[in-house]
Amino acid sequence: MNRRRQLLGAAGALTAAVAAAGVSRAALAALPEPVLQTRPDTMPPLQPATGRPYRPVVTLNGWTLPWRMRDGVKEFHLVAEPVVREMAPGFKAHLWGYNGQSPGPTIEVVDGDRVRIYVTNRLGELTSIHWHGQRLPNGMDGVTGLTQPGIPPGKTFVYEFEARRPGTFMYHPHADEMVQMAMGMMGFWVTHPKAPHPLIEEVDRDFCFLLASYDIDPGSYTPKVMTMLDFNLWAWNSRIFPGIDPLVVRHMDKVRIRVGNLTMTNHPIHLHGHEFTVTGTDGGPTPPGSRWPEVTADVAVGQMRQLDFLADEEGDWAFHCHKSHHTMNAMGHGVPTMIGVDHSGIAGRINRLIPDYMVMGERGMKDMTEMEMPLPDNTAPMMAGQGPFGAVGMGGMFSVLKVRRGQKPGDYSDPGWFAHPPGTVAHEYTGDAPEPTRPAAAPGRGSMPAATPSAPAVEVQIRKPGGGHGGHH
Ligand SMILES: [Cu+2]
Repeated sequence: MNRRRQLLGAAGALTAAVAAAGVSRAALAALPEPVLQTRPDTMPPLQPATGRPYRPVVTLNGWTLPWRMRDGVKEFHLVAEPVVREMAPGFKAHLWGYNGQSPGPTIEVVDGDRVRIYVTNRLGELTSIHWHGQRLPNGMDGVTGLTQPGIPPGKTFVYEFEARRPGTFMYHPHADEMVQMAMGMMGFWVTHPKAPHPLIEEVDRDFCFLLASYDIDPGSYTPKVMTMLDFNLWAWNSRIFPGIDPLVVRHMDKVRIRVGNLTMTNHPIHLHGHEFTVTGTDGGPTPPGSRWPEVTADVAVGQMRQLDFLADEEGDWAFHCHKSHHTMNAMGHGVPTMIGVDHSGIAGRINRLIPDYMVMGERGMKDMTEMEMPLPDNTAPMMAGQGPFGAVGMGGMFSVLKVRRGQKPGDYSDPGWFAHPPGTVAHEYTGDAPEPTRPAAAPGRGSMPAATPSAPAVEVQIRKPGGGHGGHH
């Protein structure tokens, strides 16, 4: 639920905080009251109560920031502040964000809107906001030191510009970016077309989310901000599977998914069961001649992609980043490959020394989805999520597109698991198994003639300088 803080009320928490930082009451009175969000759930689309009409987006595990109309200007109030974000049930992170959450609220405006955004800094260091992708006066671009002084702690700055083209945008700090973005400061921005647009099709459901990555040690709460590549949490809107809500649509809906990437690596976003078209980028709608069907779109660092498709196949369709390490939750990367190693007898002996010890990974890593090894407090399970057929074995950047005939227009509530028609689920085969066909050539040599038929088959052996001797590492 939205929680409105009464700025002028004697007991208002923000009144106290901002007054202590030396902002006059007159200045406070001119500000739109900040709207805060206390829950990490996907909020219903915010239908515009004032201004020109548009079809609002749905922010996955997020919300849209309400505004105030003042003399024809849409006024928003963003508060940069420390937040506690529940990234998945049982796992909370201490992040920095806006208006109570990370990411901050989505801002939705219409092409041609005059927009005024107040930004109050409740962090302990300078910040600013860069409006990623926007056409605007240079001095509104938000680059600390280059186009404006940083916003000092306790102060409020105001940005004002006209939304000059429809499209998909992001906002994020341009002050101590490495730290502030590693801490979760980012948000989505959608500028809707003011009239039917030849390159922007009207859709029934329009989802958006930001890709973010964090490095939070199991059992701790705060991201390590010096990490450049070796992140251990891969998030959509600062949520990780199974904490990411499903994308619920009605069968035959036209669906749009907008994705922005504020991590340090690219993410091939993959949808099962349907083909989509990239209809827009960070630069705006794409011309029809540049569009082709695909099932995976790579979203590079700093990019946005707008994916459109017709939801014409019922079911529960996986939707995820295709980098397999990005559909896992917190883990050390130093885990050795144990497949094929026989641990029989070892665990029992170690248990006498370390009662909770478990051998992991000798049949693959899927065992870990079912393991009951005690985790430190406040740790996301490495791979989790229960489906109707058992453990899904996924974490991180993974969700489910749920396509249902019975879903009402505008209803985003979770319909539960798909009821498969009889005979349409892969199942165990219990008849006679035919012999698998094998190539006629010598095993392991394919159909090419062997170059040295008499050479014995050996495994690669590496002799290291200094006499060390062993396998590859
Ligand atoms: Cu990824």
